[in-house]
Amino acid sequence: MYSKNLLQTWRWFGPSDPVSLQDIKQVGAQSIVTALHHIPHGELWTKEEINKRIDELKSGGFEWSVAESLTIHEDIKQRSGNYNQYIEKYKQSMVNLAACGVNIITYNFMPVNDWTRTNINYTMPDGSQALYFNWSDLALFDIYLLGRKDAEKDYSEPLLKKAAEKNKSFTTAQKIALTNTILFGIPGEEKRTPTWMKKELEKYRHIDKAALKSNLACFLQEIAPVAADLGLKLAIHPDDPPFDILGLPRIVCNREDLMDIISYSNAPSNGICFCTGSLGANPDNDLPEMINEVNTRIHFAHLRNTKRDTDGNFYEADHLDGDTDMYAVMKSLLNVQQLSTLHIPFRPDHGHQMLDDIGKMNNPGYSAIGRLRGLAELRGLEMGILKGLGY
Ligand code: DNO
Repeated sequence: MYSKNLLQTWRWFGPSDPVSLQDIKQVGAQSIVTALHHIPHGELWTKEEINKRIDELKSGGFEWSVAESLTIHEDIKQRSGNYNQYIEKYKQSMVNLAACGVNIITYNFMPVNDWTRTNINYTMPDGSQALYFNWSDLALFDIYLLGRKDAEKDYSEPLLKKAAEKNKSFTTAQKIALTNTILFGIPGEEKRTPTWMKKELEKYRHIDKAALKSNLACFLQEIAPVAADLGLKLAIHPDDPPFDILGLPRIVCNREDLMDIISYSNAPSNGICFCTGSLGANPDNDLPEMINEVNTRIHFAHLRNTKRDTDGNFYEADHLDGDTDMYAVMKSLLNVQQLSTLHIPFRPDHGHQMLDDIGKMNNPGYSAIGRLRGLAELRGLEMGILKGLGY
């Protein structure tokens, strides 16, 4: 194996993941990305719970390379309520992870919802199924199904028209499916309801981008030096999709945002999870250029592709297809890897539901075969580039 390759990892949601560790062995992944999803957001990850997961991974022959995600409590994002207490708990969870040998921590600063899609079974011409994001479906949910106050002000006339039409033509079952998809959240975590979401969104009515950025800066100034002392690498995940949605401010969407985040703390622990699927949904983002700029502050990478239409809707394409030039991305990442002392892990992010996985119970985006295709293609691309560079 090359000494300067990226580390090939695989996300596992824990013992209830339909993809077993034994399956993952056959995929050829080198290590595992996972989280303690059963612990509520903001609560302490004890050494006991961390070690339990490490033992589970060991029994399948794996190491835990990245904690994804050590989630941030909403009080920290809002800088209100018990935020100081939650920051202290976050620090203690970092101490515990470091003591157990888990050295990379991914988190995000997306208010209320993690990643958002409007369809998890978008049928591709080849019969496989992809995750999909459609603006008028989001508007339908936001205005008619959720009923967020003043929601219609956030959409253009054409979108408002489409949403109104869909509100008339969609069946009740379609509306329920749309609601459940948007509220899906993260596998294994507490399920959300529209009432809950409406209440949470309301809390951000007076928090704009500048305020949220300042809350992130304060958080990072607290935790990044502690992480650095512990030898940990932090990796903030971009907003997915990288646009303001549901009236929420979004602050991890483009080059400027990433550079701002890096500037919030000089501690070497303060870094980025470079998710090409999230950032690639914005046509203004030049990903290879951004990789060169963020450089060794890239502590983790998610490799995925998206295909946009002219209205900005997008589906998740095959890993080497879509709008992102994965060859250029991989080349830039490998260049960074040659400079980095850290072994930068990457994982094939999402994959199509395909072949025998169609119809099986799977975590959306995380079925085995589609991701295996992604990992195999990316691994081949990586090897080809490294050989070409003479490694
Ligand atoms: C979606 C994932 C995200 C990611 C978190 C990181 O599939 O990439 O849920 O894990 O945003 O904090």
